[in-house]
Amino acid sequence: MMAGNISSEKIDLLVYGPNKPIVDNGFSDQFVLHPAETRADLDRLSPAVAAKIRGAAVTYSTARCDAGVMELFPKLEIVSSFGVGYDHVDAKYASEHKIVVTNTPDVLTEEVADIALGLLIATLREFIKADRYLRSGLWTTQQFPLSVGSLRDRKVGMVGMGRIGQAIGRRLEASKVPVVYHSRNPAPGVSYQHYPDLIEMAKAVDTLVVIVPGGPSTAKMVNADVMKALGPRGVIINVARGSVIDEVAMIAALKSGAILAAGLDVFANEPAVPDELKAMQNVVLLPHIGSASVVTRNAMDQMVVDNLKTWFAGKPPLTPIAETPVTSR
Ligand code: A2R
Repeated sequence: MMAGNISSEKIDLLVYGPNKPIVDNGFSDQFVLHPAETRADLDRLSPAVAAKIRGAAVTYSTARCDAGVMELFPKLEIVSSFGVGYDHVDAKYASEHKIVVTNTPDVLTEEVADIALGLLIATLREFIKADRYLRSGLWTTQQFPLSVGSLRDRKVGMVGMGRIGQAIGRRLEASKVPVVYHSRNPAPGVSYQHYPDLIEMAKAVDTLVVIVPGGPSTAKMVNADVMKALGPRGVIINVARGSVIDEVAMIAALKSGAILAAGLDVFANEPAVPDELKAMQNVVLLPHIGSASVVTRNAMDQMVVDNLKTWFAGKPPLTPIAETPVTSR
């Protein structure tokens, strides 16, 4: 995988996904941008344009960059993808075809960790229900009922202990909440107890905070057996990907009382969310806003731009994914 060299020839870039001002305005006139918000827009690009495209900015995870998309662009060298998760990009195809894929790690770590802790507390202490209670005027006649849940008597099992998992761990530690974790391998430098087996960990805790990547290796790993092991005091917080949880099993567990509550920022088929979940009082539902503040999204958009500019300046990309490592030009 060699970075292209700067020449007087313009570099044609695809901008695939929603319009982003930082991406649209981030390139000099040495580049020509070809926007395509949807898959149908891609098919409308002329073959002459498709043949010239050397780089792609994928501006949101709804723009699925699968093999069928990448093969439209025979000269594609780099896919610069927005977000830390890249389950919407076919990394195997990219690796096999010497296409570098980059993501936007680190700049969103603390933001997503904030949302995880906020969602955990909002779920346990029933913030949304309490807000509705106040607005409806009920407070003037009776006190809001005590919350069954509390952070005070909890032990958290983290599902994933990478960059974001460790940032969540730091917040839980500061809140004096015991933390253990499950991942395939022990995380270097992390002193919390490691469980190689998810069910064993679920038996030992009452709260799961899910922060692993999406994709086939984690699909539905939080299943009915894990929920049964977690037990009736069980609370699940998911700030990872909807695919990681067996959503049908979770709805059944929440309904039957097999677990107590859930706080969810992500869903299996978002933006569609099952009506059954929307009707439940023991869930807090967020529209995938983990990294969605102006400051953090701007930093992520800028990293999408910077990876492309660096590559086409003839240097290694800033943040290649593990499947397409590039260590030199
Ligand atoms: O399994 P390990 O030792 O590679 O640990 C990683 C863990 N992990 C898994 N754990 C159990 N089963 C798996 N199949 C599995 N695959 C990965 O998830 C590691 O502890 C963690 C991922 O950490 P990072 O790569 O540093 O990702 P980061 O920045 O914490 O973001 C995690 C995910 C993103 O991929 C997005 O989907 C979401 O958070 O925003």
